Amino acid sequence: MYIKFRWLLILLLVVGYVGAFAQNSPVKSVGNVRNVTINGQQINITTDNAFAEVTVYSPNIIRVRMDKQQLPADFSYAVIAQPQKTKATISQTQSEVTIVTDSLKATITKSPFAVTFYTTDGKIINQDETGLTTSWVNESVTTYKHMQDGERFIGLGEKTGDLDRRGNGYTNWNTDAFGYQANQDPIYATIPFYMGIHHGLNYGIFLDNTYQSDFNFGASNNRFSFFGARGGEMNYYFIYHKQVADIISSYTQLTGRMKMPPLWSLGYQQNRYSYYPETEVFRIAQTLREKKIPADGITLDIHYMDHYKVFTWDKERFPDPKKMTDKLKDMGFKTTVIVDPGVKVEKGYGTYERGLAANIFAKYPDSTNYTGEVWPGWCHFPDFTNPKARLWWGSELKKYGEDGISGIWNDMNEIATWGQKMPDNIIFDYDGRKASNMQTHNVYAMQMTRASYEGAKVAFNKRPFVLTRAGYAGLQRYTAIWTGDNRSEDSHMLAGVRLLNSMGLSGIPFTGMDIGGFTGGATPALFARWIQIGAFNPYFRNHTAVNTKSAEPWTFGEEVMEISRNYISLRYKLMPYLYSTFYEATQTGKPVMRSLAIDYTQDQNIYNTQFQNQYLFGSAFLVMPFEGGAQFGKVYFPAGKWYNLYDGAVQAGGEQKLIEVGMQKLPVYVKESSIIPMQSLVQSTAEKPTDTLMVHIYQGAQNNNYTYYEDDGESFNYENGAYFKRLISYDAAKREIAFAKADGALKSKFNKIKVMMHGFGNGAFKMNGKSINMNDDFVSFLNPLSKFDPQGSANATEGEKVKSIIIKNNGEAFSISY
Ligand code: NBV
Repeated sequence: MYIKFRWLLILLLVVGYVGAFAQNSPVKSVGNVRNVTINGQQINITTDNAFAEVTVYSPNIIRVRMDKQQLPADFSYAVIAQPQKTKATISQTQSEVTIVTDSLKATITKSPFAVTFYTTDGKIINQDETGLTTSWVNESVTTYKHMQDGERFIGLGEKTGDLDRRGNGYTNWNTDAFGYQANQDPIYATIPFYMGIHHGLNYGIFLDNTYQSDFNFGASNNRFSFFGARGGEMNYYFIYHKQVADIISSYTQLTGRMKMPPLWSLGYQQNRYSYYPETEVFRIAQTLREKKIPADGITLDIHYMDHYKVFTWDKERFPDPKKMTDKLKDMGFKTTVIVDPGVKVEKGYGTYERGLAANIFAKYPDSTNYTGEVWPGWCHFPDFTNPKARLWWGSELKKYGEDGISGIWNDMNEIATWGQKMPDNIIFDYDGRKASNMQTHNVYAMQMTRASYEGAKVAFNKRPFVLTRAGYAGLQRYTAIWTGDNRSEDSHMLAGVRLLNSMGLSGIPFTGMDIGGFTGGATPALFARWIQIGAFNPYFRNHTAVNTKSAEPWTFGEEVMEISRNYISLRYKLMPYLYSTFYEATQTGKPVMRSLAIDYTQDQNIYNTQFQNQYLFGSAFLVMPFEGGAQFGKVYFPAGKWYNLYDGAVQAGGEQKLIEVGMQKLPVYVKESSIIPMQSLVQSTAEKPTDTLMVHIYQGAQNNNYTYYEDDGESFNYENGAYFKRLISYDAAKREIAFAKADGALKSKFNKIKVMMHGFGNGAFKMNGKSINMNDDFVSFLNPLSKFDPQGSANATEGEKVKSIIIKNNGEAFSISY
């Protein structure tokens, strides 16, 4: 009896101590569930310390919201999808609530509130860390997830570091990161979306919160991963699919997909900080044409403006902008101009006066306009989270439309100011909700690109090209993004490849980096490699800082110029393939530059730091980036069969290999069963290619469904059916390649199709079931540069013998079997 009483006393003391600890703890946990209401697909929960809302968004997406106070009305800059009507069974017992959809199961335990996600057959996909779940420290909210054995983490947008992010922590706070270190964090953009991979399962988590956010994948701890924000609510979307590509597709269904870009923006863009006066712009354009280096874009950096005042021209340097852009158009060039958000405080300066009158600048709480210093001097900043300000910006853009501008490059929109410390107490409209700089900072740039995109769409009366430095999840709806002020170093080129791959994993297909590096000067070997890689990047722009030596392709000597011409020309020949790949991104969210983690998620080799830079460009090309001076390199071929792009040599998959790298060629391989539409060489997308579309088909044992897509490349008519589209499918078992009947109101710009069969030998080819004779043909994707080779022709660019046939391209279906 006495002994029992003693134990009871000890128990009471322990409970009392833990209770007191929990009460006084600086960490406030969500606590136990007190009340549950089920409303259709939504569950509303009250806990000891919080209010939660769990919503079935689709069979594959569950949204979890939590706050210390009643949840406010829903609002998001990122998410544009409403919950789909979904068949879901929601039930509860004393101890838990259960949700079952066709694709997953989730449970919410009640003591304490904790969420676990399962496959429908009961495997744990993701679970809150027992004992920690979700908690607050002051206004900071964090959800702790149990780290699964061998779990890997990928994505999180524009984040430096390795493909597998395990062991690292990251912060999202858009930062002007001039000349950043190759492993610096944070840099410019915030995409709080990542994917976890373990035990053959993958899932995605998107934390939709615009405050500074933190992600931890086992940095300084061996127990959990976590994500959280310094304010606002816990608000995350859990996405489960069997394939990573489908997770990206669901994520981009939530946050939106890119629209078709103007065709010219996929061409080569020539840039520097800065080309001026206009005679210099013409010299550059002329030289590109003379040297037969194809190009589509010239970009004007801040020196085109009058004392850096946005929406002005320096009249001496650029006396007649319209005349200049017209002449450039005649030469096949579109002009992009840089815009900065800072509007100079200067009496009589139109943009400033109109901004004041429209009352659209960001303000202090005492209603005075915030003033910060940047290029033009002291500036006010349009509050792009105010719909009025976005419209105002659009009306300012009209002038650029009249000046014949085709692209808007949004820079310095983190917001960057001298001092880099914008006060917390600046108030933004946040679309009528009013929010401080702490909540707005990470989304400001995205709203600037929204204003630029929507404004330019009207002002240019064509698809505008918009580029940004900073942004937030969903930016892909409005803009392309580049990785800011990188350095002319090998490590930066390779880090850049990973940045672009990571952004692709995070729903952003249109990405690029400064080819050649922004700060410093590239060696010829580095530049040659970088331009080769750039030809296989979605946005392809050469750029360099002010005061660096010139970095156009011809400034690195004859050989590098020819290498550049070779790869830029190849890019132009690949334009039909590239355009169709962008089309795929608009439809599915699948990026143009694809980390191998998308298609080979479960292959452990691809996470090896030796191979992590390799990627697929579209569905067909396996690109293997290496340092500039590398002579040899170790590569990994994932499962399947691969063809050397340059000579057609076949390489088995699942193998590591040491290969020769050399300066003249970037190792690129073609996946078996690939379908690659190409065109004749043009010097810009304004030039018409010949009327024959070359469709390269590579023999293989895999099936392939490829959508070929064409439209006018500049208007929005495609939204009303003005396109030419057809499915080309490779059926390995049937040994047949079928071109389906074309769809859409447009005629193809190619009257003929030349089908080029790689790796089929002499075959017994049939067209629509009838035997045919194919022609002997020879393909070479590069021009020989053997004159630079001390061994004479030993290294001459090889080519490949193929079988080909020319067919009328009237949109009718046909098939080739072998
Ligand atoms: O406008 C000048 C530069 C621009 O060239 C660069 O690409 C941006 O990232 N800009 C930054 C302003 C400051 C550079 C030191």
